[in-house]
Amino acid sequence: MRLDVLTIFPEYLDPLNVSLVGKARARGQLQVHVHDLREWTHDRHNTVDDTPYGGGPGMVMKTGPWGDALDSVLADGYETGSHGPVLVVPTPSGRPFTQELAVELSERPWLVFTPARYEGIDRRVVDEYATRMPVYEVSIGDYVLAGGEAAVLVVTEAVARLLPGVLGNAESHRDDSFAPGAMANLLEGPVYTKPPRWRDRGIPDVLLSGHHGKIARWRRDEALRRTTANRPDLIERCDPAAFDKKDREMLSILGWQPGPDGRFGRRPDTVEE
Ligand code: 6GU
Repeated sequence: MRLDVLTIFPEYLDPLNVSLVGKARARGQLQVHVHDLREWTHDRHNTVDDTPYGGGPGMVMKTGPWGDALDSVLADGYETGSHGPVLVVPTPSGRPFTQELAVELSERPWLVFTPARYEGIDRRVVDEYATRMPVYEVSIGDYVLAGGEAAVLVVTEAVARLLPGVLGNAESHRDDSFAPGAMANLLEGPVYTKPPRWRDRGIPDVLLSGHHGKIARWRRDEALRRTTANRPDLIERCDPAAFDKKDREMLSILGWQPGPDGRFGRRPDTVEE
């Protein structure tokens, strides 16, 4: 997979040399090109922004540098044999970045990221490139960052670990929270390793029992416990057919019950005022 990042803060992307993504690069599984947007400015001050039409606070990133930079990066990619680029535009007004979207992006050969600063990029840039390639405007959560660079790091790491051969063990994604399958939409529960006692704290006996069925059940109960506590919205959204008899017993203990449509909700007496 090829990744291009266009930014006015190329150093912000230095972490792409570290850990999983850095190793994937070193192994040649990922080609990363970080470009300084200011290389495509034409004035003495390397201006990339200007005041917004219609007024209002802040500045807007100008069309010129982005258009020239994208043309140049796309031409370079095509010349060196890349194909099928998609444009990934980080913005708090984008669609939520999810595991499902990470999987979709991991199946593309070439991602081009355009993290912006200030109030964002002149809309005509996205509209123009959307006529040439798929464009994904993505947000990494309901909060506002000063720029899209941190979001590029987030998306890149989520995508890179899905590439064939990047994670040592293909099984490692199987139980990921948000991975498709039986545990879809449940958060993962707690995990433990040696030593068996630490500061007078032991580990749950079941994990030492060697009884795979009981361990799987315990893990699922803990997943239900965490998900009801931290992400009740995920339980409410779940197809109730995904819950077996034991799940229903656990949900009941946790104060959840099926409503008229079968979907689970918090029992009224357990809802805090
Ligand atoms: Cl992708 N960019 C910025 N600036 N803020 C964000 C974001 C992206 N996602 C959430 N907040």
